[in-house]
Amino acid sequence: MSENFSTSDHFKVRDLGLAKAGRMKIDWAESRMPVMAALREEHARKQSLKGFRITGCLHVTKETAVLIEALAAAGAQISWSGCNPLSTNDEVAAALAEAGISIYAWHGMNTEEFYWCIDKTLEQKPTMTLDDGADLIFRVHDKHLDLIEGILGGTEETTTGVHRLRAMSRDQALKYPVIAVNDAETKWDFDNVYGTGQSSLDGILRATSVLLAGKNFVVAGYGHCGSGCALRAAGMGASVIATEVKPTAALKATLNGHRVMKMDEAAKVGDVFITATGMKDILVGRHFETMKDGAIVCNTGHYDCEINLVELEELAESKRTIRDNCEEYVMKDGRRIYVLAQGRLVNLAAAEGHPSEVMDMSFANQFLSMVKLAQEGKDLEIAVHDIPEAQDQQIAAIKLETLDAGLDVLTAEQIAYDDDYAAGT
Ligand code: ARJ
Repeated sequence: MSENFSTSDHFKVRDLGLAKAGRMKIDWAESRMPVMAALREEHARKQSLKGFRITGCLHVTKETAVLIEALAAAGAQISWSGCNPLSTNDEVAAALAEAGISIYAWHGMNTEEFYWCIDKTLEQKPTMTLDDGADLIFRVHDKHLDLIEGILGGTEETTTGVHRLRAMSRDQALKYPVIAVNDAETKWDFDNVYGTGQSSLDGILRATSVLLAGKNFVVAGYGHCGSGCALRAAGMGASVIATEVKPTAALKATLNGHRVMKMDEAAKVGDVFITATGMKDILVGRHFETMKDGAIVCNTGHYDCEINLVELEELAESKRTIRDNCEEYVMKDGRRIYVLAQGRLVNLAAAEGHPSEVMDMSFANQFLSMVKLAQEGKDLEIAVHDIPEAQDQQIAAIKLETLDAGLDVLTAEQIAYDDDYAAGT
């Protein structure tokens, strides 16, 4: 394993000397996460998580640090690793290590190191797991079956992870209950749409600094994440083209004013491509062969399988890093294609991930789900569970208060009308 790390019995990070800079980043995020502040205050007082051990595997960002420290303040013992080799912020990781959190994460790790870190975090024998992408849960089920008996349950942050876990559950391979944080309204209707929309464009702009106005911006996948990217790219003056396999999603894209076409056609006209499908091989060799000179290609899906870089490498004559997070591939006929962040999540690898204000709600769902598992995990059926509607409304209400938005209240007569099925014309 590579040298020049800061290590101790409870952490391995790039450089503990970065802790001061990391602490300022965390303070900045914290000041924009009022729901987390309210939950932290209440549950630190109640010590709701005292005696519980939480092992997490989720992007080590300034927002994640706010979640980790709130869980710790509520009494939990924490161990943490990053869920993507390029998304760890080394400054934040150092600040967490300095604050006494058990953390194994650094930017630019390889696959072997990735699993080494997960295994280190499992040494504390967790009572709960917290995932983004399901790699931690899968590791427990694959290599640490002895831990399952002590685990009350887990949570999952993202669409791809929930998809994997539902497949595991269908196969009866899932051995403890999981709460699908992603599927909460206060998560996917905000984080996935507005978070991904803004942070993905942020990543593209930091890596390229190109003008988006007037460009053909191709979004592969018009789900929550893809529609957010399309919305924001259109707002910057780009002409959006969506590609889809699902008729209803394609129809929504059309009625939102975007063109919908097959990727084989979009490949020829696109200036900037972003994949947001959760599926592999969205951009492959035959697409790279027809792309325009200067085309920019990136991904915002959880895994790096959406852009087939092996096929691009085969077709390219040479390759160089021309800017941070921007690789230039020169094709045999001289055309240049630019790949951002090695095809990994462009929003987390080339920018800072979603803004704190959005993560505030996603992580409030994580936090409350951990409290629920601590209280009720023993009685939960082994399955993938949805977030209760009441939790969504509670989080949205706290958030609204901080946004200075007034909320109307139904009168008694209106509530009665709501339940009165006999009332018609
Ligand atoms: C931590 C982040 C951030 C951020 O909630 C988002 C999701 O579903 C992910 C898929 O891997 C990424 C996650 N995410 C986005 N931005 N996690 N900190 N700032």
